[in-house]
Amino acid sequence: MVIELIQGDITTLAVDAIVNAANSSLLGGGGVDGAIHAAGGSEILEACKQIKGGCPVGGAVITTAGKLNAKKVIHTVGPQWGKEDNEEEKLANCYINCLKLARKHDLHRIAFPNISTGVYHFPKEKAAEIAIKSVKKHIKPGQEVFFVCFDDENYRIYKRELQAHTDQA
Ligand code: AR6
Repeated sequence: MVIELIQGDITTLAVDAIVNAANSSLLGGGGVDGAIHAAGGSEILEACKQIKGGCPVGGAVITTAGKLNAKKVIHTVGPQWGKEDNEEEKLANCYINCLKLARKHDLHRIAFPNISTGVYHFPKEKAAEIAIKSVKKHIKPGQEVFFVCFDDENYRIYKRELQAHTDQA
């Protein structure tokens, strides 16, 4: 079991699965979602359109990765801070359901963006704690998780949180 921190653009990674912070329609958007669709090409959107009913908050669905270096994209929908109940549990479910779906598809190396911490405004510290706790609890032998931070603030927070978890272990 490996958990690593990376700063940069998730779309460049040659992992088994890249996680997308999507919305329930799965029809694209801005932020990391926009970047994944732009880099991966229209094949990803075509595959998303085939998923009838979209994806609920906290859920996860899988598609081709199109032109990306990754094998698959796992789309999850984070909670919008202040707009719904049980945001913390729903955010944890995003990480847990992505790990489960990856396992089901034999995908061992999984890269996560900082789900909900962009336009969905989840507080970054709280989101990092939930992400790290959920992954530590649910990662299985053979799985490798990469937390990919795009902005400096998230990178600093993750670095500190991961260190704190290591010290506790
Ligand atoms: N690689 C890695 N992380 C990135 C990248 C990238 N290329 N680009 C942005 N981030 P957001 P959300 C980080 O807003 O808050 C979309 O429109 C960014 O710094 O992408 O879950 C969807 O369609 C931030 O930390 O996702 C939804 O409607 C993190 O990705 C909505 O936004 C998440 O920011 C989802 O909002």
